[in-house]
Amino acid sequence: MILHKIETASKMEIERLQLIRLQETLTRVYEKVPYYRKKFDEYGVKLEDFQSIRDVIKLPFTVKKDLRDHYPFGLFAVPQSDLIRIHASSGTSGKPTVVGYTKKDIQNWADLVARSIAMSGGQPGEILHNAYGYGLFTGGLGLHYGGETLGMATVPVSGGNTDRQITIIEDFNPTVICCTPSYLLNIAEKMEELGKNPRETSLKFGILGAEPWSEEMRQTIERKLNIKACDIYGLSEVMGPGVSMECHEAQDGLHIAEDHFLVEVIDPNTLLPVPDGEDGELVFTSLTKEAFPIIRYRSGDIASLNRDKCKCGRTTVRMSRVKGRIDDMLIIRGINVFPSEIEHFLLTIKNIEPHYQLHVFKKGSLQHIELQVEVMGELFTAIRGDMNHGEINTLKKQIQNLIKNHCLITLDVNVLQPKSLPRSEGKAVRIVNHINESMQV
Ligand code: DLL
Repeated sequence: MILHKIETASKMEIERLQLIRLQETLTRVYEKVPYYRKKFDEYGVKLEDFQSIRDVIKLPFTVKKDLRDHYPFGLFAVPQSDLIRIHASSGTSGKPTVVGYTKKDIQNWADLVARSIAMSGGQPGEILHNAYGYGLFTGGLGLHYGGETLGMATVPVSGGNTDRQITIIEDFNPTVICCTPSYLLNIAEKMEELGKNPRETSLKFGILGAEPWSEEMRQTIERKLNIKACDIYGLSEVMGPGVSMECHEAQDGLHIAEDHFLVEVIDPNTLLPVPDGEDGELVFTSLTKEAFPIIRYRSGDIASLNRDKCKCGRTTVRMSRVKGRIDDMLIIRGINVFPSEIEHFLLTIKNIEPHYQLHVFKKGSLQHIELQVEVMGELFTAIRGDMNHGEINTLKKQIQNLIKNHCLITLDVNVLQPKSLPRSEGKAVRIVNHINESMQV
């Protein structure tokens, strides 16, 4: 097992390093970014007040709108001539958010992703199949530089062209594949269509992330492809992939790269810290970034923290898998639910395929959610043959009851033939909103 020194450091050592780096970061942003200087002055933030990492709560938050308001380079802390890379995330509305990297930033990122790949089971000398999209999205290039830094032969396949992905997997014999969980399922399904067994490839490990997925989805993927699947998390505003990564030994939460990021979890309504183990919004402060340092960035992602030592030996704080983004939370007659929670229960039902979408409609004055889910091929034929649709109704009722009992919401269920829902080549679309207003139901 390849372990970086910091990954097994004591809490005290980690905190000491974090404090030095926090002080450096605050000094840098105060001197170099007019936006932060103004905001710190407004909040009465004095740099000498930061004598412990717990003082971070004295700082104002940064939100996506702040990035958009300073589009494209307004929050950069270095002159443009020091940049060697720029990424942007599309976002659903308005201007994209733009992030920049110096040479040192790219080196740090590559080192962190190399650590992440090693954590997932990747080894120098092996082959890494990188099916994250290359381009403005940080997934492709992020994993690419990490793979090379670890010493893996990195294949820059990018997303899409699934037939070609399969040929490359067969011919190059990679041990590790990187892509979104939904795209890996898509690849596996295509293999089956081509009469190939997805369990019989050279692949041993999957580095899967960039979208929420449940524990049941992990089990489905591991079963279908005979691999170990680990969760990788990150966001372009903070760096890209590699902010945290699950180890293949425990598969029990994602180790946060605490030497580069300070994490907090807050209640998104009160903005106060929540205790470890409780769900809240992840907030990140970068500790080493030169071009685009970020202070108390509200990620919008819901997760919890666990500070116990992991059985892999790493001491860094772990985050739970992300339940979802606050924006993707459905509020149905006062009950909050994330698509990943529905997925968690849905995939425990026999004869269900791991392909689903939640459609938000308006029926009369009432709004409602329809869960569209595919069933296994043989079953669907059997159901169609059944004149009184007994079996289809039983299955719908079973799904409805399970979701009602566990998530406390009532959904309409629409059972579909295999391959009727769109397949993703990147981030899967789980919610389709047919009404233009908010998701409040
Ligand atoms: O998705 C970076 C990335 C690339 C992560 C490849 C992992 C692998 P953005 O496009 O800026 O960056 O989107 C960031 O995606 O705030 C989360 O809402 C979501 N997300 C990322 N990783 C996970 C994950 C990349 N493992 C946004 N689980 C984040 C759940 C995730 N959601």
